[in-house]
Amino acid sequence: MRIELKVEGMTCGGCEKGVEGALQELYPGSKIKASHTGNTVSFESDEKVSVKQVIDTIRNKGYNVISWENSVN
Ligand SMILES: [Cu+2]
Repeated sequence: MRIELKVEGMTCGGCEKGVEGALQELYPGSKIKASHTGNTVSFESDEKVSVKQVIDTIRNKGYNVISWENSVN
């Protein structure tokens, strides 16, 4: 499963690491890339994940999830 999110509020590499770390903890086998310059978070996992949980985790870190697209592959 892949989720591409538009996220506002990340301002530096520390923000990126914070988001990536929180998602990694939740889904240890997943691949995550956060970009504060692109305002994006890319999430990819072989297991089935809860899109809502991914969004809530990012929001709980204090960032604003504007939109997202997910696809099962
Ligand atoms: Cu930061």
